[in-house]
Amino acid sequence: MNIERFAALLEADFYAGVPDSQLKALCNYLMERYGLDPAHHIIAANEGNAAALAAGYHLATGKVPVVYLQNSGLGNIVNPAASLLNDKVYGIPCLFIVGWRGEPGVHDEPQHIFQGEITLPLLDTLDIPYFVIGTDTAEEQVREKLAEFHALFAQGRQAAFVVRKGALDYKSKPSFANGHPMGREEAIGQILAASGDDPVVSTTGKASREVYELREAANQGHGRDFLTVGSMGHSSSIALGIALQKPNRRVWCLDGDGAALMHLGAMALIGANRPANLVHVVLNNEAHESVGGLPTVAGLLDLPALARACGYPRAVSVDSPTRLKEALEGTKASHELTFIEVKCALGARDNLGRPTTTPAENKAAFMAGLEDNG
Ligand SMILES: Cc1ncc(C[n+]2csc(CCOP(=O)(O)OP(=O)(O)O)c2C)c(N)n1
Repeated sequence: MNIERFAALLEADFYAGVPDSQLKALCNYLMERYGLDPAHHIIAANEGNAAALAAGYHLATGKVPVVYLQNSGLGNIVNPAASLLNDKVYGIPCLFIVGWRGEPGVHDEPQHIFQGEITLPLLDTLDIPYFVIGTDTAEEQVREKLAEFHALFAQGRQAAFVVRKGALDYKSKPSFANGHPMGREEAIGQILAASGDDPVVSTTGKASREVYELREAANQGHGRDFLTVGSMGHSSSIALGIALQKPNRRVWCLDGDGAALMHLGAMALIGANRPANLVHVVLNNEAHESVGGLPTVAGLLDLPALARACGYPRAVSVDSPTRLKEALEGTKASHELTFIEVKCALGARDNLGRPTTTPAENKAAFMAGLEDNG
């Protein structure tokens, strides 16, 4: 279904969400229609954040907001859906548009399989009626469902459209860019060269795919790396958990800016615990590059200042291979919790592959590697 027709049916004028590759048509349409005009469109830090923003919009206007998300983000909305929006609490209407990764019967990556299975049951549990939109859904069906949904909204309830792969389309594909010269993969290559045999925890999306491929190309095996293929925003906490138990190992976290923002509280915990053996790298391309390149707010932030304010004793920002090399040498020479922001360009190789080992194999190899080295 064409996204402009779909959006016209919704008659909404406020959208908040976290980008999803399966909702690219909607995300691109919103960027072209509203850009980042916060009165109409906010790319939120996480999906729960989007639901709460939507609640604020409703409180201020009495109108029905739209929250868009990949089904991976349903977990992040459970709390505001159950204890803020639900009609046994405040009864705040909201339309969710959910990209359905891992739909049963449709091949997808391991991190999407269980989440795909529980997507509709989770909406049932949250008392959010839904309608699944597929490639064969007619405009009339959406119109009819919306009429039903509006009756629910009038009672302070929520509803969802669950969007199958390829169901929404949009004619245009905006391109996103920033002025930084260094690519993410190039930066990761340098960091892996510097980290040697140290354990590495990498973030959700293409960064972990690049780590995997760089190790493959260098014939290094995959035992040093924990690829956080799902659970976006939690790789730095996983790294903290390891660093605290393995004080004699230097642990590297390769985080994304969207992921770091998604659960920014993790930085406060890291700074407060201050493990001297943790290096927290944020690959800041100022975007959710892995799912289409929509911007994050990280281009507006002073991340090293934020890290210092959280208690990281060392924090630097680099934007070139030479400065990254210097920062890595300085980090290896020191024994202090370190934060490195690496400003990166958008984009990735067209032929970037995906891990061919399973998450269970990754976990076993990683744990064995940690064990061997004490
Ligand atoms: C909770 C949750 N919401 C959304 C997604 C979909 N998703 C996968 S990667 C990604 C973008 C990550 O952005 P960033 O951390 O900046 O890394 P980049 O892709 O730019 O390298 C998103 C939104 C997800 N996996 N999990």
